[in-house]
Amino acid sequence: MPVHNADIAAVFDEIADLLEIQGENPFRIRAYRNAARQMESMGMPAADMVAKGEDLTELPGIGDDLAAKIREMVETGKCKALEKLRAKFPPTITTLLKLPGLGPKRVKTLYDKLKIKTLEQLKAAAREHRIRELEGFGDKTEATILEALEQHAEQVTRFKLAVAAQYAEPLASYLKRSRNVKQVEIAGSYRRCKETVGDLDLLATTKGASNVMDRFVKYDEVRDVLAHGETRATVRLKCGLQVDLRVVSTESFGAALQYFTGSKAHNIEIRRLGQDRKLKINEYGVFKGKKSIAGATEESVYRAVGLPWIAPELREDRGEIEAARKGKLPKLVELSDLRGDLHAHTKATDGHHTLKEMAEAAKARGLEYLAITEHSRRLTVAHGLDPHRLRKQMEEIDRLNQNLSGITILKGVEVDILEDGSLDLPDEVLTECDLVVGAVHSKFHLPRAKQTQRILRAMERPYFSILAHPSGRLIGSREAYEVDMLKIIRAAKARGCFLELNAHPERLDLMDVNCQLAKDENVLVAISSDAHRLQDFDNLKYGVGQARRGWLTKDDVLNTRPLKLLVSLLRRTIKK
Ligand code: DGT
Ligand code: CA
Ligand code: CA
Repeated sequence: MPVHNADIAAVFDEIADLLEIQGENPFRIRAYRNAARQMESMGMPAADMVAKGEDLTELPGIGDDLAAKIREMVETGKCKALEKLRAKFPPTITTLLKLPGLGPKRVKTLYDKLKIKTLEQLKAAAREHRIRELEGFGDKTEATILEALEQHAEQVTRFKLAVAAQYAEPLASYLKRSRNVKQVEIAGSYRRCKETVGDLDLLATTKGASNVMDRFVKYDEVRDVLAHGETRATVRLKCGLQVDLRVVSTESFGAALQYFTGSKAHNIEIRRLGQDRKLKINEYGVFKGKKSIAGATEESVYRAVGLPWIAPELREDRGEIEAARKGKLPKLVELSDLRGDLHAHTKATDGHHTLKEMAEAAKARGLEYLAITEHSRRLTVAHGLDPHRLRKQMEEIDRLNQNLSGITILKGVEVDILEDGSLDLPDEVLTECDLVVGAVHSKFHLPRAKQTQRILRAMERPYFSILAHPSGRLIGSREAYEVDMLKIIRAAKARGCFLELNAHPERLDLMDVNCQLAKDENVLVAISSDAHRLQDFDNLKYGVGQARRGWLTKDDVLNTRPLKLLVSLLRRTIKK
């Protein structure tokens, strides 16, 4: 049974959680967390490295002890250290930690004082007002817990798009190798590039007898087979992700693809347009009476209701049908349109590679420029730069640029926006940068007006270029902070600043609806990887997916500009 990097990451995270509840040394806990992030983000399966006898300790953050645990998991599928730790606690206790506001310390108190081990027990205790009585808790915490429990019920079963991709893509390739299979497509929210997916909806067509259904239920990642018919089967994978597979006829493929891509709201509108024309539209085709008039391709389905084909990312019933009718659909930005990347880190702070390695990786992906934007001093956990170190890096970049061909490194910085809206580095050094990316990394809970004011004030600073991950949300774990995004976008317009769409799979921030706002206000969006490792440049595709959901075209995106034009656009930012 292959052990995935994601499985190893989950084990390391669980160990870190349990060590935290136990009150262990923070350094030890952080080592496990870092190792988990390393596993999640590396391109090569750790299992392959073990099979080839490669040295795991070459990986950043992996020492002898962690390497031994990885080998153990790959070889035995188990981790004894985790099993030992688990034995000390009730098995459900780590689920409590996933709730916002409940750290290990509070979980320990709940467990020690109220014997709370499960979400159900937690809910009951909150309802009976037993939690507010505990030391370190209060009325407000109790209310927050109840609210979080309600949200949790919806969220817990959804997978981040990039995580779903780790399972979806190999499964689709595996199915494509079935006998007599013609097409395999992943439809549903996955195809719409939604930031999280509830389940996967796969479609296949065959010519003649095929073993695709049997292969599907026998896939070695399958944990349970929930349904297994001739043309439809549903399984649950070991990771918990549910997958539907439907086999449809070639004549129905387009109709089925359109139907199962959704969204439901979009499809309802399309069916209504069909009804206006006395047409019946379902997953088998478009019918006039009994006669099928379309369905082999998606284009034919849309054509039947008088529309051009609509890109899946737009199918959310947010005006796309109207735009299609008027011939005003945007020509959406594509990955190949990106000319550069405006947010990346190196070993100088919390990245894992050198300047040169990052530059070469970006160049290999066809990029013409790469901005290095290290953290500023305030972010001590990331070993942020002070003016002296930043200037040293700028000198190094100048030297490197002289020796590089085909790519230009831009001198940037990701400077913290402090609580009062001032920046974490003095103007003198910021003015020496090619671009200044400003970011909120603390005080997420300020009242809306204060938070907005803080960011507006920061944007007024000379040379502020791009607002990083504008909402601050972390998908599934941290809500966006309260902020007046329209005000910020308008200020960006007035000051000649830009907004970032951070492509990290946990962020995808600027969010799609705010991309639309930015576009409406003529503010360009920078799709940036926030790369800490070479393989993180791969995440740009998820950023492009979110941008497409936000209706952005090539023209709406800052880093589709060639270097010269980019530099002149960045110069517009404030001349005192
Ligand atoms: P998810 O899985 O929650 O991330 O979201 P989707 O959009 O993948 O939704 P899912 O898996 O429930 O269904 C896949 C698609 O199938 C959905 O986007 C539209 C279509 N569909 C499902 N149920 C219905 C329905 O009751 N009516 C219509 N018109 N379409 C439906
Ligand atoms: Ca789905
Ligand atoms: Ca489904």
